[in-house]
Amino acid sequence: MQKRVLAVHDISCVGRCSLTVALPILSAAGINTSVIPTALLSTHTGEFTGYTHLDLSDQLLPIARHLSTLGLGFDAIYTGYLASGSQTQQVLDIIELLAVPQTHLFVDPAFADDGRLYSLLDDTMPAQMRRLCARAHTIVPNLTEAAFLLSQPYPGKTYSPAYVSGLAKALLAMGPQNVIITDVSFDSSQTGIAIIQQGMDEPSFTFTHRYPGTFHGTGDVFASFLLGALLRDMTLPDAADMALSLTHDSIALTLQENQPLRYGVQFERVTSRFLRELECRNRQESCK
Ligand code: PXL
Repeated sequence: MQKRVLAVHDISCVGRCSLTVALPILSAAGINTSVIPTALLSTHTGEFTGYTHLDLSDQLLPIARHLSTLGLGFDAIYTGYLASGSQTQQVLDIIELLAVPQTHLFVDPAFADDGRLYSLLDDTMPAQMRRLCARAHTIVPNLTEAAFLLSQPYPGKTYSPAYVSGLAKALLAMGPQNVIITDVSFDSSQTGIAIIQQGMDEPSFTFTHRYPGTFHGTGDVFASFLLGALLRDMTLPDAADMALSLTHDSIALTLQENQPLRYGVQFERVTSRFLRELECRNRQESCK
């Protein structure tokens, strides 16, 4: 049966993040993706000024109530950027209305990076997002979000594996089955992820080459490849490794073309590799 996802993120018209990333990546994996947009912006808020912003809070529950009459039975509900802390309660209500027992609740907290909350958000967000993360099966915070969700200060650029392990274990204790912390870097030439699942004592780490710079939307690119691969029945560690490698390649291709980084990364150029790897893994062949 074809898988079905509900993606609850903003639409940023330009700048490759949120729904303009989630939809094409999940579609490439053969997944039928429906949406509930949380806000409509002309661009993301990271490196642009003068953007428009329409908060769609008054639409979320009317849309969800109508969808609940359709009996769709989503395989996953995938949440990302929310317009405000109070939208997290609406997302919890959407989950009540639309989740069925097999629905995988996949939460990308998407509210901060590099030690700072995103421009339009206020400091009510981390505590509110914590409630949504506690309800999730899988959460994918970056290192800043992980610290903020635990009411800890951002550690800056220097921290130890034991510190990240502590964050991962504390997030797991909030309730999710799986925690993947992104943007983990113990030396400036490498970046990677920490993964921990219920039943594990310590997280495992995977790293790749790190390019200097800020790459907008790469959290969304990583999360979308990861969810796509999980819904195609890859294990969490394999899916996360593949998502990390595809995100790395999206950045590398963007840098090779010397493109302005505020427009996001060229994930479109790796979706064919994504599909190829999904298909050869399903046939249990070597993917090289
Ligand atoms: O997930 C990144 C993101 C999504 N949506 C909006 C953003 C950002 C990051 O800045 O501003 C509107």
